[in-house]
Amino acid sequence: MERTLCIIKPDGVENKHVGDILTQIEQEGFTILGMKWARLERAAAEHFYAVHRERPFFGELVEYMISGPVVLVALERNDAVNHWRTVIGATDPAEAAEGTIRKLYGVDKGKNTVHGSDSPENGMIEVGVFFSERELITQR
Ligand code: 3AN
Repeated sequence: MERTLCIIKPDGVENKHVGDILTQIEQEGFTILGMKWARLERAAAEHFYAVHRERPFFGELVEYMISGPVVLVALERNDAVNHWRTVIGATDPAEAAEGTIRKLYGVDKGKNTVHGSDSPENGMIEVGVFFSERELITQR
């Protein structure tokens, strides 16, 4: 079974979309393995987005991700990574397909409401950044 990390970003929390996003997660057949309400520390955000360190928006992205509380949700499903990326839509809300979370709630390319891992390998790694294996509820 595949894993992906969902982060409900500060705009999603601020604009009160947490409940709606969790409803979509349930309706799309994901199993929630773990969930945390968190305020990311700068070092954690920089580490998490390290692949984007050289991109011009890196500083802005880190500042944004530490600007308010987020919800970290460890998800499991078959084809979890692709399926979650389909549910959330394109990076830029203006280009995201109708009905996707970013189209519905996203503000701009930075404030795009949710994160999803970009490969099954990164899904495993990113879940592991925020959850220890013993925190994940895998037995139902
Ligand atoms: P995605 O989250 O759709 O996989 P990536 O991996 O290209 O998108 O970018 C990682 C994060 O960086 C995005 N979720 C978004 O918040 C931010 N980002 C990407 N492009 C821009 C940009 N041009 N300006 C500001 N933030 C950006």
